[in-house]
Amino acid sequence: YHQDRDHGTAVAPGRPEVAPPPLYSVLLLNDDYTPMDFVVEILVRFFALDLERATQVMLHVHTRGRGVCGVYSREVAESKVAQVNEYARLNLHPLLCTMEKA
Ligand code: TYC
Repeated sequence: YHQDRDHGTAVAPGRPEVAPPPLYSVLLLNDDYTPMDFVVEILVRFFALDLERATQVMLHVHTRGRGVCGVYSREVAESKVAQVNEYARLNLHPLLCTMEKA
């Protein structure tokens, strides 16, 4: 028996199984210091949102505490999280990006 390799629930070895890979939401967390326009820039640059949608997501995070930037495969989500956190730190902002199973 195994889990993990093919994204399915545990089954007997050799049993045919096809399951879609799990999807992950990439989230931004609010903080008191990161400038609003920097958050908008992140959403445009890394999540391909237009300015209007990026502003909506930023304001949602600002008022609600967290918000979804996009939904991706695990590998793509991990890459987005790493790139956003690296870019925020490079610019000396405390902005946090994380992911969770959608
Ligand atoms: N709360 C920040 C401010 O008032 C703006 C902000 C929005 C920060 C979203 C982080 O993920 C964030 N400047």
